[in-house]
Amino acid sequence: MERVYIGLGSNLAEPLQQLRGALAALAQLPNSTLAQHSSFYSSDPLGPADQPRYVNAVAALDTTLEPLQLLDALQTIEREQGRERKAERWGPRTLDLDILAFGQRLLNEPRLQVPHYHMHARPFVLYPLAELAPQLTLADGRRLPDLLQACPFEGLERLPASL
Ligand code: PH2
Ligand code: MG
Ligand code: MG
Repeated sequence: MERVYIGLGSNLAEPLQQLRGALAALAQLPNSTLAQHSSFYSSDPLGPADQPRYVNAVAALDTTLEPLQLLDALQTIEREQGRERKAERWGPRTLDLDILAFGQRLLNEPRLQVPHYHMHARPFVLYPLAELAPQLTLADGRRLPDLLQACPFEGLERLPASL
């Protein structure tokens, strides 16, 4: 078993429901156990500003799937929840599932780079991840406590569990 952290994001078609649906789908993945998920957080879009606010969370999955098998499964879930791949970079989406870290693996393949390169600058990834693994050291040596110190909570809104 390897511990995988997955970033979830949505800013279209009832984002909270999209994230709940994605967590239910992750819990059904073969050879995998959904161990935990973070609170939900709302934030302004990073990238093009003319799109709705996002809801984000992070999930911890224990799996014996190989990274590209898991990536295929995540892209299937994205598609099943209405994800359309558009040309616009960082444009709006019903569901985005990103592999943030996969055990202690370093992957640099055309389809998959792990640990997720951009996470150090994204509070909507780091703070939910810190709920699950505050002392995490990534396979590339970056330490979550250091990343958090360099990335203010600014602009993030932690949604109440009752939502
Ligand atoms: N995802 C993007 C682009 N911009 N902004 C926020 N706040 N949250 C996201 O998950 C996000 C984004 C592309 O993956
Ligand atoms: Mg993303
Ligand atoms: Mg993605």
